[in-house]
Amino acid sequence: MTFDIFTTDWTTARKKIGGWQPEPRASDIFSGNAHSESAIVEGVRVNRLCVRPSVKDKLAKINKSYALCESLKIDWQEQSIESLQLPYSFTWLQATPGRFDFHFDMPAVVRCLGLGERFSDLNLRGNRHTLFATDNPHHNEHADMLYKSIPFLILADGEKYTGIWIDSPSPQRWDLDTEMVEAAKIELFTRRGFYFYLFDAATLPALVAAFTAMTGRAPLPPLWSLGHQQCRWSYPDEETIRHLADQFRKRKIPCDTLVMDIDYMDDYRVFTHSKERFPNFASLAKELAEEHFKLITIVDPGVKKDEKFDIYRQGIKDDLFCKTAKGEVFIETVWPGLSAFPDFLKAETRSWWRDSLKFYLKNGIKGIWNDMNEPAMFNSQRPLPDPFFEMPEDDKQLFLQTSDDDGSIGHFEVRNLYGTLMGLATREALLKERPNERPFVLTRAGSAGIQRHAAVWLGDNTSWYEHLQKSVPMLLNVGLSGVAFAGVDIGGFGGHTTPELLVRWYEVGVFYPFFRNHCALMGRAQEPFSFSPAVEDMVRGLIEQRYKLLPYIQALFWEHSRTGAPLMRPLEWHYPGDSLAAGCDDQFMFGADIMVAPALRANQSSRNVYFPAGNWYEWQSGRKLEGGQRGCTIRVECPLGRLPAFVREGTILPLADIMQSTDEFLETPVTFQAFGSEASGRFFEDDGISHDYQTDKYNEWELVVADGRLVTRAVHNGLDVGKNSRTYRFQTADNVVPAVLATY
Ligand code: MIG
Repeated sequence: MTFDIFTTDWTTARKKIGGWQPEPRASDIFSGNAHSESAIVEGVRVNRLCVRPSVKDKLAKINKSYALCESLKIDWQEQSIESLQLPYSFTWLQATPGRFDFHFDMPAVVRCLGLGERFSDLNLRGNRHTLFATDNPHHNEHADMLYKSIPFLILADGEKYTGIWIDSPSPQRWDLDTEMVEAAKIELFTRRGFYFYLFDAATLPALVAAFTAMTGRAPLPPLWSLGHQQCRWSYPDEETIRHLADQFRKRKIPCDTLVMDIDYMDDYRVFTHSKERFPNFASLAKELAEEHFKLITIVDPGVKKDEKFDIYRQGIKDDLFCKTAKGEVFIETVWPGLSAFPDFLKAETRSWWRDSLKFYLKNGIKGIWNDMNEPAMFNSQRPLPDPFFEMPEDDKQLFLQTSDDDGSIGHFEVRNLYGTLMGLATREALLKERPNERPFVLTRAGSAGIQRHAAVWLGDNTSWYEHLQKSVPMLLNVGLSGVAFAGVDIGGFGGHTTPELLVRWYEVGVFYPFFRNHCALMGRAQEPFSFSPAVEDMVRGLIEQRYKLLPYIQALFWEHSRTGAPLMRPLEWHYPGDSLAAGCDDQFMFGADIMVAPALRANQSSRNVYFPAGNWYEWQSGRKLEGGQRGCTIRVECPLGRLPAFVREGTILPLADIMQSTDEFLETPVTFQAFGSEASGRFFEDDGISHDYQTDKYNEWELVVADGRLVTRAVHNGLDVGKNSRTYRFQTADNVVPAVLATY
């Protein structure tokens, strides 16, 4: 009897097999080596269990970790396994040669957060979550496997947050109390060794700081990548791209980036362009740069099987592709037709890919978008054996990969790394070709630590209100899993958007760290000017707010790069112990000072907004809402086109004047707007493009309002902005005056 694990949940599957039965606990067959260590990471005690099963009388290796930062130095102290303090009665065992089970109690009060990309509300509890990179365009309640696999779970219990992380790229199934018996189970499908980490109870920010100290924090992205990006599958030729650029500028809709999807290529061959439709590929980027646009191209991993195609021939010659157990190059169908798949586990493949990417860079392409890198395939979309109870032996795993450190390994064991390693190679290409420019890489697939290499988007959503709503909890969980630079397709990818939905989506999208409008081949056009002038005005107004917020957004990225804090945060991040804030996921914090409470349904004219302790200001009107010491819920109106944001009393926000692209950013005046008579804030600036901030070339000020005046103190003065220095203003509820920033 077989059943479809993609569309059927486990409980239903069991019923099909013959009535529901509680699964008996497997008995332990472990006969390898396990030891335990602990260390303090950024103030949080982290315990790890290091497990090496024995395979055919030999101890299995622990594969090289691509999740841990390479530069990381942690002083691990060995501790006895018995002394390992496992919260929630943790136990583990090896159930079969290809599976480990972890069991733990989960008292009813515990909420589950994080775990990377899940189609879920904020609290993941009550569901089963399978981590196995999958191209699944059907994002519905049963979309268990998605593109990314980040096995970092946060257990929230009152004000205490505990973390579990399994550092293994192998597939995992996390059952977070699906049977409602206050118990959870994790199945890790592997024949290899792994590290199982437990983070002791901490605050939510401290826990995320510890996890990201280990798996990395995104360095500052280029400023242009934080502006508006416009994409669709696909702008068919260069005239269309030029026309698109003209439209943005003529209509004065701010935009920084235009994105080219798969049709720019010659028959979907990577590292080529269509000579008919993009005859001037080499000069296109340069021309558009004059209009202050950057160009991004999509790059998929599949290499067309075509003896006349030099990239394919080279891959064959140098043995750079994934191969079957019989030693033949593994061939499957993707956009180019029959294709081979680069084995990114090999360093040699990565350097080949890196060098090949020069094709784009020498043609002026600014950023690279990696898609289909689960890797997706048209005929093996469901490569897991079905039903899946244990990791099969290497030679039964679709194909083999080869790791320089660990030798030949079955694809399923390392599938979750495919996107990450492609991202790593891509980032290196950009760094090599343009040593002092911050790279921009966007990826669909990824694993723990992907934030070091790329920004992410959450794949193929649909133009539904439900997906607008889900984008909030999904991005919150992605952020808590270490990946701050993230977004979803604004307007929705599949289906047809409506003008109202598009405007609503921009109202939230202004706060997506990655800010891109994208839609699928068959969908109706959804560029900001694809509807009536009234709709265009609303969308323009919202995009302008994004540009206004750029100094604040830059400061949030700066904070992320040092502490791992995401930009989009659940309310409980800043209001721990507030039981009404906990679990709230139709609102979120954007940094410490802005709260977003969007309209998420059609025809909505008002909603209840929960305001945590303190007073708040409506973003658009500047009107003060009297809150309270303990928080309160207020019914607020949400007319179409109004940014659904509220500002915390006591803050000073740095806000830029409106600009058409970030090329103008350094000359654009900045206003320090105070919310309340006692207020403070920070302001960060650097050149927005180079790595120089890492060698101190940035400025940072502390801002305080005292007696109605702005007092600034330079915390850091490393950048000489020279004559081009912009002007600054100070704005209160009553007036606007020029401001001068103190020097060091
Ligand atoms: O099989 O390149 O998620 O953003 O537009 C579809 C075409 C392939 C999937 C991506 C989507 C992209 C599309 N791609």
